[in-house]
Amino acid sequence: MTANKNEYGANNIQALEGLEAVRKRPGMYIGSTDIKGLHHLVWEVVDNSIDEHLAGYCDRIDVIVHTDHSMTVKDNGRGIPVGLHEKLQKSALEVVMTVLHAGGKFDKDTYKVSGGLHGVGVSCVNALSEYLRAEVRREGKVFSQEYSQGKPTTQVIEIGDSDETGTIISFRPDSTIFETLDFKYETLAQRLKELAFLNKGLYLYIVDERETEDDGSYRSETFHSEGGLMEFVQYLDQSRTPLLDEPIHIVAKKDDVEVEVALQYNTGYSENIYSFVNNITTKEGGTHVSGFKRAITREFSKYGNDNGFFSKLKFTISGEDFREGLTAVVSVKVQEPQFKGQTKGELGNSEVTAIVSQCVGDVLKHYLEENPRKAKIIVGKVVLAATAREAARKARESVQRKNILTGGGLPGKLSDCTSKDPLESEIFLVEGDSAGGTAKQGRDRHFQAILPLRGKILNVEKALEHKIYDNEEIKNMFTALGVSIEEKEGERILNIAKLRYHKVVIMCDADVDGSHITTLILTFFFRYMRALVEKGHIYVAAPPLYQVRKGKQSQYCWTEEERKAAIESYTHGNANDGSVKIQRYKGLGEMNAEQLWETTMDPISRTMRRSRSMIL
Ligand code: 0RA
Repeated sequence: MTANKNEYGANNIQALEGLEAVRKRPGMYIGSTDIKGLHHLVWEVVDNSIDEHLAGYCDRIDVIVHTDHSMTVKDNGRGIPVGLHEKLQKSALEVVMTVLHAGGKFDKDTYKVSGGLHGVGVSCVNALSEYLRAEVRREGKVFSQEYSQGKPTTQVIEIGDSDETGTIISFRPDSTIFETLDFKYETLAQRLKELAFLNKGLYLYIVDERETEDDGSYRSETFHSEGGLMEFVQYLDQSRTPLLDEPIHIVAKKDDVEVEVALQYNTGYSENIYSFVNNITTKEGGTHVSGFKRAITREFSKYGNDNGFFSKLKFTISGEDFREGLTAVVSVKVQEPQFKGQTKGELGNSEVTAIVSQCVGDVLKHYLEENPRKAKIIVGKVVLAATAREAARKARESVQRKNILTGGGLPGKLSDCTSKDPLESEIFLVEGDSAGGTAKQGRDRHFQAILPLRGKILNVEKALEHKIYDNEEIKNMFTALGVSIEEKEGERILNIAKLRYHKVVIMCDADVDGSHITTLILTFFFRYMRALVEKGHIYVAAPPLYQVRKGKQSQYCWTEEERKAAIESYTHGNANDGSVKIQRYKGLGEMNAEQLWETTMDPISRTMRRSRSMIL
């Protein structure tokens, strides 16, 4: 922690823009005015308090949710300056609270590493609050000022003496701006917990005055971590079995970039890398994560090669093999972060890659030299991962080779359509042979193909990759669809150039089992044929749930409301005398071919859900 010795006077705060802009276009400043934007207000204030912690002046932050949709954030930092701002001839407190970007963050002399997403300043919170009160303890005194919609309603007044320092901001978000004013305890608590791990030593408290515990006290929690990221990784991996007795912890600083990383290997197969820049999550990673991965690959490969661990392997190890069963948190503090990508969830500063790579590499090198037994455990895991990946590659190739050898031989169970034009062709993946038979009778064979799938298909989330390619149903889906997985520079790419149908329709029973199977198939597509999902080729058929009949008339119904309306249309408000018959379709098997066609397969009358909107 670098304590700032520079005097930070009232004049360092630069004035920039008016607050009307914030009220006019709140989304531009806080992202949105929904529940996310509402919580953004809290993080804006908390970020300022965290900056005080980072500067070495604050070790406690209290977040209090009140019953009237207002909120208090209190810290024991230096307190917002209150002296006269000469240019504006106003108290610095008023300037900080009422002038956009006046938080002091634009002053490079002061050590600030505020985030890029937040960091719009507490003045934004003020502008978007119907009421706000700031109370500052500083220079032996207590000062306060109140505001409404960002405009002062009182002077900065001295209200007492105090030998403490700190800031208390209480605010009630503006109900004319926000869609909801209901702060969510879980959302707040989860982020505060994360902040405790990311800022070791800091105490964070939350009190929710809206909820009381059995003993009458308010719902509350305290978050504090002395171990920082080390404990974060242990927390993230609490349900997994670790391979090392404790995570590897790296704390370093180079060229003004602070780097902190903790990593642990577990007996699982997934890669879990969480990354942060100035305490803000970077969901898409970025240069800091690249630097971390680079160091992992470089140091473990070198160690494995130098010590003969890889000598028996007949194939090359790829980067991902080093990250199987790896859980890591990568946190960097950068002076001027640049966030890239659509969601601004990716760090762009190119200099950070080499910095992180070197900091992590240096520590790993020593760790491996000094802990040969642990090194052996990790490298052994890497060899296993590479071997399994090679087995998966062979299995995958054999599925695809068979395809080529037999001249594109299609699965025996596929009833193909006669059209060879993928644009007009559809394939129905049908649960079970019997429904498959009905679908085959009911279809328009010109453009509709049927592939029956037997029973529950493999849960690809739980199976090892090479087992997936052993699975008959999955092999059939690859060959029938005509897609293949290709490997380029260690990356797997789905080749859909030869996709044989532009509509792939999952058609299962409208019961619990059916929706489970639909989920399993969707999961398979999401993990192994994601491009089909993203391009909108995957659909889920929606067979009707009911048929309501009276005499020769009948209606199909998909929802409760439709069922009620259908009954009503026959009974006209009278009680059902038994002449209105309601059939609940539990399975596709209860429908005949004609019914299946007219309700579910006929492009004119059917309703289908497109996967893209369901998953993404
Ligand atoms: C401007 C300058 C300084 C601190 C702050 C603002 C500040 C803002 C908030 C918002 C919530 N808590 C806060 N704590 C501090 C630097 C003060 C100095 O140099 O003494």
